[in-house]
Amino acid sequence: MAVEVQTTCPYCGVGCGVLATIDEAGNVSVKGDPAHPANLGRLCSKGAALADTIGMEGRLLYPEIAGTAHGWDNALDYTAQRFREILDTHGPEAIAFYVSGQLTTEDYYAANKLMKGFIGSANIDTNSRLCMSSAVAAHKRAFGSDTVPCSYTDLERAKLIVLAGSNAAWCHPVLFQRIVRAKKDNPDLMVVVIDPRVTPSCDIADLHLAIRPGTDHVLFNGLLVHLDESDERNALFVANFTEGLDKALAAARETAGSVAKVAEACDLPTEQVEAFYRLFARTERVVSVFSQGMNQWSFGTDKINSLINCHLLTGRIGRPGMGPFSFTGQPNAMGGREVGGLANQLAAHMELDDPEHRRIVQAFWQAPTLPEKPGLKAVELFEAIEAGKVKAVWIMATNPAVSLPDAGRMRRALESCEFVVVSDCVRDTDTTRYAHVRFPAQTWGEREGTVTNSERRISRQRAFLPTPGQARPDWWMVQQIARRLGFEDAFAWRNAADIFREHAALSAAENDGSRDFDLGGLRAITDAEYDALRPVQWPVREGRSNGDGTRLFEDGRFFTPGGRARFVAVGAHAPAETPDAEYPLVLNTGRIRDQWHTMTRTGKSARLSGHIIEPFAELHPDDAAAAAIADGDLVEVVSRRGAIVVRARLHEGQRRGSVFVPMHWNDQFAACAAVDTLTAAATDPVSGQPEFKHTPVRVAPWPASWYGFLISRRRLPMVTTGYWALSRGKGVWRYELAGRELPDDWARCARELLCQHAEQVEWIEYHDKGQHRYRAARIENGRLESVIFIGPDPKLPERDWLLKLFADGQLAERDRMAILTGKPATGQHDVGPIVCACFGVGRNVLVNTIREQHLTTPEAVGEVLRAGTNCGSCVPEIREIIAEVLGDAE
Ligand SMILES: Nc1nc2c(c(=O)[nH]1)N[C@H]1C(S)=C(S)[C@@H](COP(=O)(O)OP(=O)(O)OC[C@H]3O[C@@H](n4cnc5c(=O)[nH]c(N)nc54)[C@H](O)[C@@H]3O)O[C@H]1N2
Ligand SMILES: Nc1nc2c(c(=O)[nH]1)N[C@H]1C(S)=C(S)[C@@H](COP(=O)(O)OP(=O)(O)OC[C@H]3O[C@@H](n4cnc5c(=O)[nH]c(N)nc54)[C@H](O)[C@@H]3O)O[C@H]1N2
Ligand code: SF4
Ligand SMILES: [Mo]
Repeated sequence: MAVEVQTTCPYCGVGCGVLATIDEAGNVSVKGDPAHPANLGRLCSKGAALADTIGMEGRLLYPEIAGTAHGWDNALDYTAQRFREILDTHGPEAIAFYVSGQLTTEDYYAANKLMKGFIGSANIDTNSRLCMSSAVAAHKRAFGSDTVPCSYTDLERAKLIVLAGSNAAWCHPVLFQRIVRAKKDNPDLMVVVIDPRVTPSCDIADLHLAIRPGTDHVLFNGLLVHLDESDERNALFVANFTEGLDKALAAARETAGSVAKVAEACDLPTEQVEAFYRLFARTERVVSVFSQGMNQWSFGTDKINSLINCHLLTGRIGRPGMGPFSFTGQPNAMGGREVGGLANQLAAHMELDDPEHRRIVQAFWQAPTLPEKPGLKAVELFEAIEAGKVKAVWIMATNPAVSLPDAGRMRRALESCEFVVVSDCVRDTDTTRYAHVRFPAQTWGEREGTVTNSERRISRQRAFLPTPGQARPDWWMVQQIARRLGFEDAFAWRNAADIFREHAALSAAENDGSRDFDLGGLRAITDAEYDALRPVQWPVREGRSNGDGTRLFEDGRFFTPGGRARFVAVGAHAPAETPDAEYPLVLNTGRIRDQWHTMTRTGKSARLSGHIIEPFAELHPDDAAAAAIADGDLVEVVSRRGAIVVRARLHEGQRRGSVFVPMHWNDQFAACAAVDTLTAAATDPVSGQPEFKHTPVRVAPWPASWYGFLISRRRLPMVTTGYWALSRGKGVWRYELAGRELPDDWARCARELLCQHAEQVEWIEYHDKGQHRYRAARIENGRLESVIFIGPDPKLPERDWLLKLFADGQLAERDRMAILTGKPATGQHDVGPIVCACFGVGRNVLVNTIREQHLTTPEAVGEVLRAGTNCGSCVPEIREIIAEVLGDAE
């Protein structure tokens, strides 16, 4: 009998409910959970493709010491002994944990408790430092607590939604679709997008402010002045519930005294600034969504406070359909904040530097000691590793060799570190390469726990798959190390439910409403109730088992000492590095629709990988022309710290002077494309968040003397060429290739690459030495095993027919010929890059159908091809293709 389990998506902070079904044969399928309030049955392309990503390929299955498999006891004893030695010799500050918003709350709670309560240093920080720490810091400055005051239903109740530095269409797709729907239901709902470049989120924008990078605080300071001058101040709210307006207004006047000044600073037409200000001023129900375009700056905290200031001045907070709304990135970004996973927090929204809070936590944990000062924030932590001050680091569920700024330097730091432990579910990542010990972790589908989404809703992740090999939950590993360090009693949990109850009880300890985060109502739930836990929003105070409906700040009371919200005075700011003659362009980094971070999961799915198969740099055509770069060329992007080689994509919507490179590619998927080897480790002085959105670079053609591609059933060791990028096709691996030097003998090279360890291979090849064209195929038992195509320019044969030959099974004679001539025997054409991942509709199919059938709307395209009719994430791209085809036809 098939079994259906309710769980939560492991990707973004929307926190969609997923129904996973596993049938008798062990096949897994997923669909959206109609009963989950976050998504009401919807999923985006990534969620819908979850079943593609659960295979065993690449999994880390056994504990390893120095690359050799060991039993758990050995690996744990060894690790605890190394920690103990370092602790005894160098003290608690020499040990650090670097954890992740992808851990469950229970894992996170355990790691934080061990470090802060028992090892006795605060050196635990998380990748949330790179992600949400500016939002946390801004919330605390404004509200006295890290409180997100909005819920998803506020998006449906709003009359104006501002997307500030958020590409929700690709990064929070299900919320974006809720906004799309709300706009259909209520055509008066206005959407303003603030982003230096045109993104798919602009698809529904009534106004797009293509702002100069890093000037949002000027825009919002100007708005504050405008609101005040046009009498939009909510005088009662400001007088009764806030403090600090005068200073904030004075600072705003200084930096953004007039619309003209704002327009100039932000490089926007005056009319656009005026239009935005008018719209904001006259609309009471405004939700201001913000994300990494605001957070990831060396003054991200100030940027966010300048936005929150506008909500405080107008009193637009704590009521339906309004408020500042941080869309969180990772599935458990919020849970990590609840347990105090950042180096400057304690636990349960308590503060390290508050003696009362320290007393409460120490008593509750029965901890021998608690640190009195904050620990090292992510970048500082790796700098301390580099300096040899931190001698042991335990990395859990994050891939810092790829995702930290100035990653080359951070890699060298890891290389020099005395003792590196990495817990991951994947064996080979750019980070596990530096591990002395690897711990195999359970992952989504296997683990039990809770995660909290952007609207403070706690949902269960539930297991529906057997745990492979020796994988274990992350909290269990922490517990085992804690016991071996001598802290048996404080880590005596039997299961995740035990930890959850402890966490809930701590949140309620001496709380009485003095702290926003309170799960008192859940502290005594039974194991069965935990297993059946329905998605619930906090706070859930004692005596209530369901927190839904609590609107924070409804009564105008905040969690500052005086109970008043604080305006923050925001002055002038500039990015840490400015462009110059040598590095004239600004590198902006972020995400694409169908990849998740460092690709360890999404990189396994052919449907997701088909959307964009290579790392790229998106350039404005004018900037490209100035550097003699054409669309599809390989280019080198160089900063003061490093260089990468990626494919150029020209886009009119890119801002002149800026170049956008996705953060996803790394050494497992490309020769040289990890963009964080370029970014600077400059951080926000308040939050410690790095400036990922602004690095001066230059972009130049990367001249290749040959181009090629390779398709293989096996993943190959890629060492031989200058450029390669790997992506998943159905049942195969795809490599795009290019090189600067022509090898003497193609046939030898190709055989070396494709026929390794194979004794007898059937091998067919074609070589035109004069034209530098080479094609070869390896055939095994009558089936295609691998093919390689080489040519003198990037114009290589189409690929889909070849992919189909791999899927077909036995290779027909005419197809052998076709491979050698480089053209499909059937005259079949490529579907092109996958635009609609749900129905596998490619770009070429869209272009042809739109042209031939004169389709003019995404709805019409949907009727003919189904594209865009399921999750809707590709609708902006379909609209863009329609515009292109119509433009060509004119
Ligand atoms: N598909 C996909 N979705 C994801 C993720 C993923 O890896 N893949 N990751 C998740 C995570 S952890 C996170 S944190 C979120 C991030 O979600 P987002 O923050 O929406 O994503 P980003 O692409 O990092 O950046 C958003 C936008 O900020 C813009 N920007 C750059 N500089 C500025 C500026 O100065 N001002 C303004 N206003 N905008 C600017 C960029 O052009 C970009 O379009 O996504 C989550 N969702
Ligand atoms: N240039 C640039 N850099 C960025 C950003 C940017 O916008 N631009 N964004 C930053 C942001 S917002 C973020 S959130 C980070 C994300 O960056 P990372 O956190 O480094 O990226 P992930 O690929 O999500 O890494 C998660 C790791 O955990 C493993 N894993 C998955 N499930 C489990 C589990 O259950 N247990 C354990 N132990 N391991 C597991 C995965 O295999 C993977 O190796 O990148 C940051 N870096
Ligand atoms: S919107 Fe986010 S949580 Fe929902 S299915 Fe997509 S990736 Fe998963
Ligand atoms: Mo993030």
